[in-house]
Amino acid sequence: KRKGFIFDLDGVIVDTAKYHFLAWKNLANSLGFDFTEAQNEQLKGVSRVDSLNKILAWGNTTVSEEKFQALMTLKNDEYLGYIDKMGDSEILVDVPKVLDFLIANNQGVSLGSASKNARRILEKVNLISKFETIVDGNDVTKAKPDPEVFLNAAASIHCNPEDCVVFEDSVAGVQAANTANMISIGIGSKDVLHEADYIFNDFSEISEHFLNELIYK
Ligand code: G16
Ligand code: MG
Repeated sequence: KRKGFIFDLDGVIVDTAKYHFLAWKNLANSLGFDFTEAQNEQLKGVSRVDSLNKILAWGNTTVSEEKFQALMTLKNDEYLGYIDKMGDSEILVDVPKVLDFLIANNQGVSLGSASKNARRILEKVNLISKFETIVDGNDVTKAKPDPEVFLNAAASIHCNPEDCVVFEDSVAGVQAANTANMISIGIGSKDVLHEADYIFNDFSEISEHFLNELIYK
């Protein structure tokens, strides 16, 4: 049976979440305030615009539309500086193993990311060829937890939503997958991702037996 397997990027395939955090934190600091790692969980999977809106609210700060755009550019420039130094060694544990297993078993494999930098990152870590299709922040109008990105990804690999499985590290992403009627697999902590259908710390805990069950279910 051919199912669709949709991967989030940041925090699932590579740990770019730490670079987003650094860049946003430096931006907040330059505006005279700070935010915590717990608050940062709320930024995961969330679009660039929505992230900046949240951060400014935490700092009780408002800016003009022009300044808002300038701040987003500033953050992204710093972020891209980190990205451009990335290589294969930053791929999270056993991600290629799972991708290769799914490809060898003729499953649909797509990327569903909120990031506008998704292609650049996948090229940097040499994984771009593993994905049949890529749906990213340039292709959607509604950010996670809206299911648009995953519904588009499912359509792009010609799979019905209920035949799709989503790997996600963010609360917003797990909610998006659930709303799309897909099986949600949380990658990360049980405390944060309890809304997911299954939760694993990382891909080393995902066996071929488990993947086969998803395929034949
Ligand atoms: C990612 C991150 C978010 C980030 C968003 C937009 O999504 O998790 O923290 O704000 O992309 O990224 P960019 O500024 O690169 O367009 P995902 O869905 O891959 O986890
Ligand atoms: Mg993510």
